Amino acid sequence: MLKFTFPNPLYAIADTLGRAELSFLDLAEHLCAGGARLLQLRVKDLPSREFLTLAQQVRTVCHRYGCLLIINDRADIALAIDADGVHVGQEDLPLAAARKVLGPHKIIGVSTHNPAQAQEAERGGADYIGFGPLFGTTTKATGYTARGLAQLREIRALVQLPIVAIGGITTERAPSALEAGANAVAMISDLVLASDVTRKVQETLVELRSREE
Ligand code: 3NM
Repeated sequence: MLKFTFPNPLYAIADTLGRAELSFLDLAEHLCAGGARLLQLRVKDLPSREFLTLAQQVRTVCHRYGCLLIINDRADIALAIDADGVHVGQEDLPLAAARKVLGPHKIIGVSTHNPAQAQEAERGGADYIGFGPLFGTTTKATGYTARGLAQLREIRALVQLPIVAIGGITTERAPSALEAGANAVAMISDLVLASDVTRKVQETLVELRSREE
């Protein structure tokens, strides 16, 4: 399989964080319209059937924009809707099992929080790793303290895989993650809580592109 690379330096995560006035589908549309070309659908607490239907609808939006769709946690849903891949955490389906479900051609990303996990993901055939929480986050109880830019640099030196940094990343702080060796930055709250999500994505991409090599 060809080596995976992020289509652009923003890894947009579609999670409405309970914003009642914003549907997942509208959020996906706003993220894509702003220029996201990889979107992770992160849904918690939806029955599988509803998750599946939503994922199908989000896939239609993504296809319209030429945006890759990664499903959080659920390899079964990723397979069922023919998404581009799945993202698994350390508590989710293990990488080898996710690969069995999805086969060799789909994208599999793994959340990592330390050098051992990053190396294990690389050895196990992940297509990319997440590394965080970079700056700490209130969005998810990760169980880990803020990793910081110095640890991100360490991870960069250890693995060849594309790295997406995550956790407390804002438009302003995003460039520092790229400078420390991340290939992309994942953002939830700073995008989703913006009053104009599309504009926020555009601004973030401008910031990131001004620092790309
Ligand atoms: N995973 P925000 S941090 C989903 O460290 C997730 O693996 C993390 O949200 C990890 O951009 C995180 O709002 C939440 O901080 C990121």
